[in-house]
Amino acid sequence: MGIRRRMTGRDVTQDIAVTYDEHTAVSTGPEHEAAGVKAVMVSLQRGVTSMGPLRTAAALVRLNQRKGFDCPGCAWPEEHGGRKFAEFCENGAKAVAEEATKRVVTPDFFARHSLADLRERPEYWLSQQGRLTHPVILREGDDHYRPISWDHAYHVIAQHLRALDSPDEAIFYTSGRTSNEAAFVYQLLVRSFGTNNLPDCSNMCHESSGASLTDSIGIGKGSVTVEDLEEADVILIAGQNPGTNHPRMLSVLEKAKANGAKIIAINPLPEAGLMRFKDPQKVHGVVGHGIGIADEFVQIRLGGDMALFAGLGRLLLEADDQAPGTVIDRAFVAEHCANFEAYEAQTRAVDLDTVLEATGIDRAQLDRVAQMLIGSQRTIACWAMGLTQHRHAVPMISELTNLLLMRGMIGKSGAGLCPVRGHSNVQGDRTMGIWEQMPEDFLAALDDRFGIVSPRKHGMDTVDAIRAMRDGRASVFMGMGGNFALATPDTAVTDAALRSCSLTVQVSTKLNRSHLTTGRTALILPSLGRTDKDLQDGAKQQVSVEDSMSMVHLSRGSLQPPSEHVRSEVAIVCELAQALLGADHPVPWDALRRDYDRVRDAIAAVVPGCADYNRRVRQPDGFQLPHPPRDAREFPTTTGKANFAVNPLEWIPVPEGRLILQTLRSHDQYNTTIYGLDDRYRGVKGGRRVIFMNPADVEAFGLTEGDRVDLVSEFTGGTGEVEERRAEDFMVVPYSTPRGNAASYYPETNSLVALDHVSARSNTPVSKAVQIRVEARAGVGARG
Ligand SMILES: Nc1nc2c(c(=O)[nH]1)N[C@H]1C(S)=C(S)[C@@H](COP(=O)(O)OP(=O)(O)OC[C@H]3O[C@@H](n4cnc5c(=O)[nH]c(N)nc54)[C@H](O)[C@@H]3O)O[C@H]1N2
Ligand SMILES: Nc1nc2c(c(=O)[nH]1)N[C@H]1C(S)=C(S)[C@@H](COP(=O)(O)OP(=O)(O)OC[C@H]3O[C@@H](n4cnc5c(=O)[nH]c(N)nc54)[C@H](O)[C@@H]3O)O[C@H]1N2
Ligand SMILES: [Mo]
Repeated sequence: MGIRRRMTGRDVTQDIAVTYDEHTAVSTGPEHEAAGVKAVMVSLQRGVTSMGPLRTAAALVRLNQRKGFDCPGCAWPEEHGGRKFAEFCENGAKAVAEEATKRVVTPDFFARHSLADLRERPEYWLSQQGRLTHPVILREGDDHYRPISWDHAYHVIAQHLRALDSPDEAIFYTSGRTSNEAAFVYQLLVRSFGTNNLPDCSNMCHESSGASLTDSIGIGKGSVTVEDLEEADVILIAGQNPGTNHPRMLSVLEKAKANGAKIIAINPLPEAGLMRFKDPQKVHGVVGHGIGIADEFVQIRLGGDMALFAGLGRLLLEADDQAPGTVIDRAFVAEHCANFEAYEAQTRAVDLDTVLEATGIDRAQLDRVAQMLIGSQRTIACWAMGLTQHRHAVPMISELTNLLLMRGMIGKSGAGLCPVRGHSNVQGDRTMGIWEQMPEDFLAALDDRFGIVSPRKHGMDTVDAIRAMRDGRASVFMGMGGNFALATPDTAVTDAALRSCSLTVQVSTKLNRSHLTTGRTALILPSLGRTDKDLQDGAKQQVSVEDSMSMVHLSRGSLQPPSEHVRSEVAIVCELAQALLGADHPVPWDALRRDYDRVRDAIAAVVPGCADYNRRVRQPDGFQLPHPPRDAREFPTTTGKANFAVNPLEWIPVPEGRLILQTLRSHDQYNTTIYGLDDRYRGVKGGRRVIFMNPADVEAFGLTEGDRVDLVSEFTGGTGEVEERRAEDFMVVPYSTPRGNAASYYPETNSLVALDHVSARSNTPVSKAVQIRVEARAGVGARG
């Protein structure tokens, strides 16, 4: 049992040997605290293994420093002012090691491996092969990628795009690592070409937050800063696992706690980082058990959050009846809000028994949480994928916003809404125009600046793009980063959709499944990453990014790129634009490529809030984009006020003999990039095909720890017919999760998520509530 893995040398003529049996995992029981000295050791060891000692040192001293590069890990903000030397974050260091690795994938690698061979390799193996060094092409009928010149590659893309009947038959995806400059020129290229088909990873991520917040407060971004978190007296953390996915958030929470804040963690799982935290830079992180994070752990049933927030709303209204004016901020509601009466009427009628059933918690805990909110003067609500990836995600988030609005907890210090973003620049990409439905004022400013005519018809998001490719309505796919084939739902459907294309193009740093799920012709264009030095005509360039709290700042890569043939994303876009749009196109593509300051001048002219961009990003900590609710309690909604949302209560009952499955991240992955096979905090070693189940469910299904099962999802489609999808061979791990709720890793379980199972309004795949049944595998685990 366990892991058998050898990581050998750095000889570029050899593959990186990663030998293991991906079906063998061992469960050793969860760890109870996050970070600590072990985290530092793990990150240094990973760094030295893949980057070597010198690059490790060079990379980590510049990580998140003023003159350094922005961490490609997550979108959590950097601390202002005197940043700590190498503010240690195990998973940030792993993200850097992944990108700055000395391992390389050269044309020779593709000569040795046919496509058929590569398709047999697990994602972990692909992830470990290193950085892509040359542009390569897979020609129709060929089974190997072969080197191609950049100019020829651009020519191939231009030819395919020009051959389409309409620009709307092309899809231009973006993942959230793309810099502001690259995102801006990319959307400019796509709109110059004539389509708004700009799906992005956000469609699968915080789209529900954007949709909900835009309705409620008029802007789809969070309203708090790090300083606010430090001043809050109550912080709700719902549907988020910061110990793994936003580790630097833990030191802010620790500070908040030192200032007296109480933390309410709402999660089906007792995640290590929510329970206890050891700061490796403090004495208690070196010895002892660290500090407790959550003061109240609400072990909620999957999808029960809307009911929880509604139930709390009712208790708050009743508390205000007892002592009028002490709970509801009547002045704020009267001056700044709309639709309170309808909200009040509905919320007073919420049935508390339903709330207890939907959430799975007891009345005493509901009352305790209500009391914590009532006693708070400064409340902040943080959330991530545990809220956004549900069918009722949008009304669920609105219900949380309602709770804060009724108490006037927005637009004052220490209070507000905090959707914690995923990819390090996913928020910036949207600000720069990566959206299939950018508003008219943005398009008008773009046209005005460049003398182009942007299309006005809305484009396709991720799910619609898959449908279009599946149905033959789109046949060229280009991905600016990301791993579309594996990050999206319904793997078999997406796979077929991509394969039906005439051309697929991936601009990537590392090898992944999307390079093997190809159109008839396919290109891989290797790009620089955040850590790499970017020279254009000999002049050093820098890029800018926006974090989860709307802070915009510069990022300067400094490491030697993996090869001289790798180009920056800005260069790739501008050169492709010239090949596609011709020499007399009104946009000065070559000038934009040669000097990114020119891109920033254009951003200043087009993007709201970015005036004087070149100067302001050069300030030591950059600048903060405007946010009317946060800055002035102004709400740019249709009513001109903050809107209380009124929606019918939704939750997820568990049918007899079934489980509701959430698909989440292990501690050893970055989305589809697999760093390793351990999930240390949850006590899983050496494998990823596991399903975490409540011990009583394990027993009720006649299973036992270590049994192998197949997962079969059941989705009732539009016609009323039940569709089944199957993922094979998962090991049963009894775990602390509510009855009827299970968890398993993404992306192995994406094949279970039906393409049509999406959040109403945001069209986000429902990755956190897949109805499944488990079937014992023949010969193993069929007991009872
Ligand atoms: N190291 C590392 N860092 C990352 C990433 C990574 O893969 N690795 N990914 C980045 C990206 S793109 C993103 S979007 C973020 C993701 O950050 P998270 O949202 O923290 O990621 P998930 O692993 O999907 O975890 C979801 C959490 O929500 C809980 N949850 C699930 N369903 C429910 C529910 O119905 N209600 C409640 N209250 N909780 C629920 C789960 O138990 C889990 O703790 O992280 C970013 N940072
Ligand atoms: N079932 C399930 N599905 C999910 C989720 C879930 O929780 N459950 N989460 C969803 C979420 S929140 C997200 S954000 C998506 C993620 O979807 P994506 O963003 O599409 O996926 P990633 O795995 O982050 O993409 C990794 C690839 O990006 C490339 N890359 C990395 N850095 C760079 C760079 O700087 N430039 C370029 N050009 N390429 C780069 C590398 O080649 C790497 O292989 O997945 C979604 N899918
Ligand atoms: Mo994400």
